Amino acid sequence: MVDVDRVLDEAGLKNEHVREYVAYWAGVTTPDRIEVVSASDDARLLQESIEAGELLPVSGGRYYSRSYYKDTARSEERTVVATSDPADKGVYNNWKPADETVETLTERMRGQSAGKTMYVIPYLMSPAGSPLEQYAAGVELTDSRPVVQQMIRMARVGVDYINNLADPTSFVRAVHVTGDLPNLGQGTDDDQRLFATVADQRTILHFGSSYGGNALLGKIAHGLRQACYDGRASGRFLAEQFLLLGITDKQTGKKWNIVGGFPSASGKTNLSMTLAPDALGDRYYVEFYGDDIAWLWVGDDGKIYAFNPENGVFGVAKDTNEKTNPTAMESILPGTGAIFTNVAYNEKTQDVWWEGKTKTPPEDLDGWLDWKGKPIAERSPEERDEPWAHPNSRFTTTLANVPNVAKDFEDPQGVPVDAIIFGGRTRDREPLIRAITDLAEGVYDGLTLGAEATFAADGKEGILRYDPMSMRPFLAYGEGDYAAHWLKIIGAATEQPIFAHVNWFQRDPEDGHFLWPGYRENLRALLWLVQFKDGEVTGRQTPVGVLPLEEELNLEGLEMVEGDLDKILTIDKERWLQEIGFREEHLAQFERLPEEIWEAHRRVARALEES
Ligand code: GTP
Ligand code: SPV
Ligand code: MN
Repeated sequence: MVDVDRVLDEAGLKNEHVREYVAYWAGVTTPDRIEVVSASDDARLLQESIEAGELLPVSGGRYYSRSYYKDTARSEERTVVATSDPADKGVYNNWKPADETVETLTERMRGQSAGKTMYVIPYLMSPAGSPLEQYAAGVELTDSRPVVQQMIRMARVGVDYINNLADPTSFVRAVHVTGDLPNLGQGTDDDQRLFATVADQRTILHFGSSYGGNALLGKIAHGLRQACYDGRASGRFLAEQFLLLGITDKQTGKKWNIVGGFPSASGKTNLSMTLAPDALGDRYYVEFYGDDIAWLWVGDDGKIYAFNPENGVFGVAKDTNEKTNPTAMESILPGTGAIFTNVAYNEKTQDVWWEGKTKTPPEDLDGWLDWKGKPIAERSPEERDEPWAHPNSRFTTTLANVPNVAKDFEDPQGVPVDAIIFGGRTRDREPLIRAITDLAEGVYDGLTLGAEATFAADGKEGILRYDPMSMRPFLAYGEGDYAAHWLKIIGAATEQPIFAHVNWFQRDPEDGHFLWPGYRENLRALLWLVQFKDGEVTGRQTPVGVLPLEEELNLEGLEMVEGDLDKILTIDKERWLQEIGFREEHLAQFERLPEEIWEAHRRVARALEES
């Protein structure tokens, strides 16, 4: 048995409640050693991991990590939210009773860290000193050293964050146990993995993975799922899967901040790190705040404020290149300490590659291993077309490494929010941008956000996989109550942000090309939105919101295929009427959906019918 008290004393960990929690879980998982870590331990831990072969060196002081081949993404089926109140059950949150969930996981974790080190990671999911700090502190226990290195990049890590809490009991208890990955039956009926947020106990218990959001518990489990619950329980804030960016007009000095909810893999990282298109670069400057999570609340001045609770970016590698996301490329250069997970790795040159990094893969195959570690040169003819990198391979880097990170990204007071946008992946129907000025209609729009399923379900062409506010995998309680909480928080602001729905993904039905060039050009749509909010342009009212007039969009330096712009500024009435039917079924599933939302739905439906 480890002498827990001695280890915690030596680390200067004084919070009695944290000490008790560590001792309890050490008793369950029975590690051989315990180590309390701070961000300053990073270099030593990386060295240890290199020596142990857990990480491989990438040139320029960067790192490569490979996860078990059946452990490469979040598993939504194995993720649950547990509480003691059955009223918290929603359509999407996989609600379970708290007691039996804690019991199951305690049994599953029992003795599973034997032979390993348990790392104690005190962390904060907010800039220090923020008004929401009491919801941001946590202590992750993990038996994986690479998880520590990821946490050090993604969160603020150190003992001081939990020694000096105003309320010493207010921290999230986050336990991560990797388990015996080759023997967990991933994807079978006997799947042993279980990822639970026991929200009313502010306890997170994740067993059976060492990848991403399954294992770095500050990010998704705390920053989104637990915070979603806490935001409503306290009545004080919203925690959303949102990007956060700022746009400055250098001519007038005006600045606007925008948050955006796009479902996973729909372009949050790209948009949040965007630069102005070359032709507009002299006038507009875009600043990066966050690419995946924002917490929102009403400030003393009646405005909505937001900050990014994270300290880093865990971004999709695929298709990240100089053209699509130059700032991301710069944020992972030599000297950044970036970690690459499940991309292709060259063991001779210590280089990394992923699909879309360059147009074609490196020609010289010497030394290249695919994400599973198999030499590319030894691939059989059948294997030749398989991707080198896993499609969900990612890079991890700190916010401070992003070249256009906002100067005030660590301001604990956050920034005022001018606009809330939602965007999915839709190949038809959704125009480039439509602005929504009514709160209930904005919340309704978020609730009916969706992304195209990657394959069209049998005969159900055009049906979206609905993803309310991009929170489907992270909702902690029922959708109706969630909508009510949104109406309450945003409704309490005396200065209302504008809402908008954007779509960069409309395609030509004939040849499939994207009608809008996307990426950096997306700023043009956002500029129209803030100008509309400020009354500088009027747009054109349609049943589903206000669309830009062609001449109102700043298209300087942009070349588009003749006719494409017309199509993405048009409302397809028939498709929209069909969509209204789908939405009705979608919304009808939600208990206690506020009447304001149904009214908004009926208003839009009626306006469409009458148009
Ligand atoms: P998570 O980190 O999983 O929450 O995802 P994300 O929303 O941050 O997704 P990300 O920004 O990594 O985008 C995923 C994919 O969308 C990539 O393949 C991008 O190349 C593609 N993408 C992003 N922006 C655009 C765009 O404007 N147009 C087009 N056509 N594709 C885009
Ligand atoms: C997502 O899947 O939306 C992510 C990555 O941001 S993970 O942290 O693995 O959930
Ligand atoms: Mn995400």
